Amino acid sequence: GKVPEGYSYTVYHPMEEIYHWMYRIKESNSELVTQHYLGMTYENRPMYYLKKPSNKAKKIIWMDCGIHAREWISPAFCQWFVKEILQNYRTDPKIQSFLQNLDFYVLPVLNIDGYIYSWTTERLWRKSRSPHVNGTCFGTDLNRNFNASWCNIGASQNCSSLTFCGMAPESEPETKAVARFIEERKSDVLCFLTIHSYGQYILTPYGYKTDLANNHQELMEAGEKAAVALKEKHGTNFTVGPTSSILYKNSGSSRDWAHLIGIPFSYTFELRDRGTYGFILPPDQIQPTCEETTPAVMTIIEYVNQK
Ligand code: ING
Ligand code: ZN
Repeated sequence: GKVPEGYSYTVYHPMEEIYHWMYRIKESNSELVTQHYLGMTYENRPMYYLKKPSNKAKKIIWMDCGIHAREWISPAFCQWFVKEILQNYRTDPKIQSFLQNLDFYVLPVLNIDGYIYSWTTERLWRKSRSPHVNGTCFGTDLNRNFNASWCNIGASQNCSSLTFCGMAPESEPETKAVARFIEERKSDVLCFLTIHSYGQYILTPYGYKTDLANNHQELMEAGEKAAVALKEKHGTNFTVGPTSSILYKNSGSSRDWAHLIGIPFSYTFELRDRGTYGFILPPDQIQPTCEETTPAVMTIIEYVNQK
């Protein structure tokens, strides 16, 4: 795999550059990676994902980044991860074996409108950018808009809230696009990863209820192995467990929804840090964050690949 030169993975990139990066990645690796249209954002921007199909094609690993606009480290990680796979797949037997058995789908920025807004106007913007109540407030929390006990807890019906759940489950085009895509392939999706910041957690289902997932044990086993691999790199501590018990309850998340529709391995990653910089993680932490998160994600993929 060729990684286009002249792109820095240790700075944050505005959306235009990420679009261009995707184009160059697929152009320079046309035999390996393809780019596909997923849907349109509220403000009519195309959502694309990258796909690395396996030879035998079957089980799917999904990873999305940037569902929340201000969590800039998340899209930076998705890009880093794609780069790592392309750079190392020839030499790393582990990566080779994943790539033989699993199809990878990576959506580098889910909430494109919000991401752009966080660059141009309000750095700490979280939600999408759809208008509500006659244009008096903007944005739905896309991670409260999925069809998982929608808006019942840890979410708000008030459109000015940071956790506004939207007008209905999947009312937002970005949510709808992801949900439709996954739903169509759900019997093949083995693993659903959604990358956020911050807090240093690997979160398992459920968030909306304290009931344990039907495969709680194996979710924990893979998650804890991932946290060990992560810590080995730079000593960073991550906490693993169900959202509802280690943080607080919230409904409508993509992770809960994915598990409810039958995807066995569904995780939210909350990357660095634990609040010193929070969402404004300095660029000099992009590299160490991505360096530690990559083996953690690889560990989960390795685990599910053996299932
Ligand atoms: N956190 C996620 C969110 O959607 C979460 C996950 C849910 C964390 C509930 C804690 C409690 O809010 C971030 N940072 O977006
Ligand atoms: Zn988030």
